[in-house]
Amino acid sequence: MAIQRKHTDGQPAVSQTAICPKGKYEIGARKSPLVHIVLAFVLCLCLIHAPTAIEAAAEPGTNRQQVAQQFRAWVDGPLWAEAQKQGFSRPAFTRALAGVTLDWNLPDLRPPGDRRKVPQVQRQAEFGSPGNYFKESRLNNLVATGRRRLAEWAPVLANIEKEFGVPRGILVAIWGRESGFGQARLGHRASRALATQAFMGRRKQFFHKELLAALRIVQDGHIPLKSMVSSWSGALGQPQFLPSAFLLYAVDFDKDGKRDIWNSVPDSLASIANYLIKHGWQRGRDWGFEANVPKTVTCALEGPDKGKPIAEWIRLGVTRVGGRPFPPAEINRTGYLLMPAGRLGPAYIATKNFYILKTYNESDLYALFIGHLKDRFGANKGFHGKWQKIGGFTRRDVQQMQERLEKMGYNVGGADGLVGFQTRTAIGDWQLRKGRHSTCFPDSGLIRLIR
Ligand SMILES: [Ca+2]
Repeated sequence: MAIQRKHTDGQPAVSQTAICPKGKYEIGARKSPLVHIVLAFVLCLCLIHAPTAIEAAAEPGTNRQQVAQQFRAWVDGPLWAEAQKQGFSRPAFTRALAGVTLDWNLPDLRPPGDRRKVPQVQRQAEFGSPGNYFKESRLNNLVATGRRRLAEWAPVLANIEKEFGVPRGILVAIWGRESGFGQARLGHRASRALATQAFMGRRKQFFHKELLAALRIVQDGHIPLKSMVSSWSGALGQPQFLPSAFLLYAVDFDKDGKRDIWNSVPDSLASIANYLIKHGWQRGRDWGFEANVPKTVTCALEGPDKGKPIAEWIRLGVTRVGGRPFPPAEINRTGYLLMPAGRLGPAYIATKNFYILKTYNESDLYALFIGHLKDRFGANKGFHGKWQKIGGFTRRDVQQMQERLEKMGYNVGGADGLVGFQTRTAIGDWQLRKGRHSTCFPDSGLIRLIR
């Protein structure tokens, strides 16, 4: 989604990512560029599209008929008042929401009268290895189909590249990851999904704004209401933009007068490019380079706040894998150490463009997935570094470790059970302070030790 989400990475699922509101990890939302709010990084389960049993389904005793009446009253009352303020005409508003009913099958609902305690989403879930995010079978499928799409759409991609300056491999990688190159079935009508979430979801305010943005898209005539399909969280079309992101970044590249990210591949790909360039994608730069990082360079140097000229990383002993040099044009530009699994997985020198990919989905693993997939469309045969198997503890265990680190004065970026770069570097700093070898990633022994 073009919105970032802070999410719990873990399970790539086509069309799951989409523009969820950005936040730190909520399920299903994406934060960001357009959107903003949700989930961000981490390794756990990104069930963005895939609701889990724990969060789905409303309380069995809820009187649905009564709630349905409250919903209609809400549509005709507060929602209409807000829409009117935003300049919608009554007939357009009525047309857009006529016959829309609540969808009780959506996840993340909390209907009026539901007194259940809000579940601690996935806190008890087993912490998943970052490597689970990069299943070879899935990557291989995406590489094979992606190469065909690159050939099929080569002329259009060349024009998009020329106009926006974002490499075609990045665009096709996002397209594949978000919606299976437009083939994923988006099983929800956006108006119904968004109206349900805005009325009785756990993040009403966020979805309220997105619902009104969706109505704007229909009113502007880009897509007929019935064709405006989305994920359960309202992520639209092939790029999986939240409605607010659509309004800001979708483009009409095939010049038919409509910004159609559902049916037009040129519009979809150019919209992704426009999204990235508007977020600061730097033309002519790659996203990052897998690297060998000697033990003398601590993993605690990772992160977007610790950039150095690539020449400086080289001076410290960092080399590219496979014996290749860094591109000469990059030598004096800033690179960032990226180690999504600390010392327990591959390492990279990332460019600023890596962090631009994170504006699409606020997760290091997501952005790495996109960059790696783009490389695999070319000559890259796979990761050089090995993703080690990590496990035997839960997200709750991670959260408690984070709370202990916070008490000791470390910044972990919020104790949420997810392991972003701040948590990784906090662990690395703790290890250094204790005179230990720094791994910058939790393992079951370390989780007990850090206190
Ligand atoms: Ca168009």
